[in-house]
Amino acid sequence: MDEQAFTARVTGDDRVEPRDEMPDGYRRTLVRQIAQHAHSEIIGMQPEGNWITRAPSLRRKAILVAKVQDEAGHGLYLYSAAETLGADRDELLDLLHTGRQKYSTIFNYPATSWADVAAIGWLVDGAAIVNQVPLTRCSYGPYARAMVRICKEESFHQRQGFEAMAVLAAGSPAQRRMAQEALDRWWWPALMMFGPSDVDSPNSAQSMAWGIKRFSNDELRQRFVDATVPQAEFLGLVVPDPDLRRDEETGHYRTGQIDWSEFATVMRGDGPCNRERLARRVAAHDDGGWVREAAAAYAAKHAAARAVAA
Ligand code: FAQ
Repeated sequence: MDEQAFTARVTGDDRVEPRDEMPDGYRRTLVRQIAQHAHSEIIGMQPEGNWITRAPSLRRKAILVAKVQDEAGHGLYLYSAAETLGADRDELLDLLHTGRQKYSTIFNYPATSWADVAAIGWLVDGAAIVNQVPLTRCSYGPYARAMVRICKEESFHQRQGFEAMAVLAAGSPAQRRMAQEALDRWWWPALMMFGPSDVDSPNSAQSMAWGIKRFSNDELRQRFVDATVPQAEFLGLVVPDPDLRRDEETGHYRTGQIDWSEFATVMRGDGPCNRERLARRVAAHDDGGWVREAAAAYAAKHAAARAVAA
């Protein structure tokens, strides 16, 4: 296929659809990114899911149940989007379960207090939105369309997290302390969600040329910092970065150095909860085996009945 013509096509607003011709590398890159994104959504249910039984009120519990359920739904849209590229869902799950495909480093940190649940909504979903809104303009149609709905739901997640954080930040001294400690724990890992800095990102240049990524990792990270620092100030909380300052000329906030060795450690599988998260996922998959078997048997029975009737 004419790769130059393809690149020219995807840099415009033209969308690629499942039956269209596409370079193998484009297909592989999309399957890799969409699958890792899907894995992140379902593993991402765990840190907050642990708090459903301990939510401080019925209202908070109802919100949290809905949010965690939404994340499962996002995983399903994304696995479906990967299937439109010829990927097999069972194989993708196997790659996750055997540690051969990644999921976001952020979900390998523990949620140790209720304030962490608030911080996840505010910061993790906040970062996810900044990263994912441009993906609604991704050159691959099914991924772009899945992202439209996902981003709407993520906006609700971010708002509920910010609101929960605002309640704690305006609460008793102990609640304010919980809010601050949660910000201290989640700030740097949230910045790492955007991936390695541009000079160390092996995939960005090609993904941008193909219109999969519309902005670089550092550009999106900067956007998140610029949006979030004023929110922390509004809450009366302190961003845990002594080097953070506002560049008067550009108006951007400049952060201190990200600890990339921590990022590498978590990526390698040695973060605080990597093993626990993966073991929990594999156990949940095994526990659900009977549902998949029953669904397959039901589908087979009805296919046979339809064949007899035809
Ligand atoms: N964690 O060259 P790049 C959510 C990997 S939001 C782990 O920059 P790329 C919502 C990267 O995969 C979280 N691995 O790669 C939610 C690549 O590895 P590979 C998920 C990371 O793909 C909220 C290598 O490093 N969001 O789930 C990370 O161009 C609350 C080199 O990096 C998405 O997946 C990381 N942080 O850019 C759910 C968004 N960063 O495959 C529950 C879609 C990088 O070469 C609760 N994905 N890596 O072996 C993307 O936008 C991109 O894939 C990036 C990475 C930006 C993540």
